[in-house]
Amino acid sequence: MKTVFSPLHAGHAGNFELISGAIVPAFEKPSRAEFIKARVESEKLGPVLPPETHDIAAAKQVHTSDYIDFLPTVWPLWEESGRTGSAIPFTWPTRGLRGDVRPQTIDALLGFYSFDGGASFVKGTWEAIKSSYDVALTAAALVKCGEISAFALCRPPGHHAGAAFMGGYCYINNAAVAAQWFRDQGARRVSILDLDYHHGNGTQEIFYSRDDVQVLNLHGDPMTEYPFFLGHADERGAGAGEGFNVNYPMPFGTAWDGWNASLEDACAKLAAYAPEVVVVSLGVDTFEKDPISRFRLKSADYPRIGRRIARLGLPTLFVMEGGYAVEEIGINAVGVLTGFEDR
Ligand code: 6XA
Ligand code: ZN
Repeated sequence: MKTVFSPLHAGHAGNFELISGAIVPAFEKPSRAEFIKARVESEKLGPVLPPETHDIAAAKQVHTSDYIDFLPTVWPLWEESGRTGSAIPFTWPTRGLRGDVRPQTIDALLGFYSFDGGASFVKGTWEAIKSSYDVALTAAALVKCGEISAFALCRPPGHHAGAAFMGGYCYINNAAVAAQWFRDQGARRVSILDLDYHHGNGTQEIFYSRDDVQVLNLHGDPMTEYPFFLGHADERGAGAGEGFNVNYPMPFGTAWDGWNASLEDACAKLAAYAPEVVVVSLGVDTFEKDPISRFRLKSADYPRIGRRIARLGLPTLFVMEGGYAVEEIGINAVGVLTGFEDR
């Protein structure tokens, strides 16, 4: 399997996040991608290719144009305002406030285009976001051109990013961009299988009213787990999209048996939908030693996931999402991919 990777991810470094009552160094850090790349190489998964540069237009097929145009302006505006630390929002237009008027100053714009303080900016963040987007589209093109699978080693991740907001380490929704790109290239139906520990609220929001992209999401129950405000089982899609969004919220402590039961059900629904291509949002923060998550998958479980996905018999694009146990992140993420190749 070919991997697409860009060293530009590394410019998104040294940034902070707001979590648990503190501004702390973000768990989502450059070493994550480097450990995964090292494992791709040591396992001889296949060639590691640089991304091709893509026009930003494909991002605007799933995000609003104003949101995408805002992202490259964040750091220059932040510097202009005289700040030195990470650009992090601190006010959001929640219930009771005006969310329909675009404000004019950087602090307000950061809040206007986000849902939490988990997607901060430093000097190299935009270049990393753009490279992650290029990685996803380059890997998607490999699948379109006949590869049975490809691995988009994206960093930063994307599944929390909605049509007009960032959050949870995510800015451009790489998996959603790729799924839409496959549609625009002629695929009639696309399925997104989101295996990250956290609900992919952005992906759900983007496709919620559509029947041409099925979204299946396995995750920690939002009653007790981030992102808290979406991801319940009764969210099944709206209008034409009714029935094409499927959520599998699971309790803290879920291990292989419980998690796999959800995966089996999701795979059955996916097979029944009969998409022409599958996009897997590959998060490995379901791992028992993940520092911010509460599931109990073991390293030996990840190849089993890959094997099950391979049995669907469909062209598959793997897009990297979360996973913060950096020592094992490569073993687990690449475990899914070698499992897919049944080796
Ligand atoms: C709160 C936790 C963010 C989790 C991000 C993630 N800052 N999403 O891994 O998949
Ligand atoms: Zn996650």
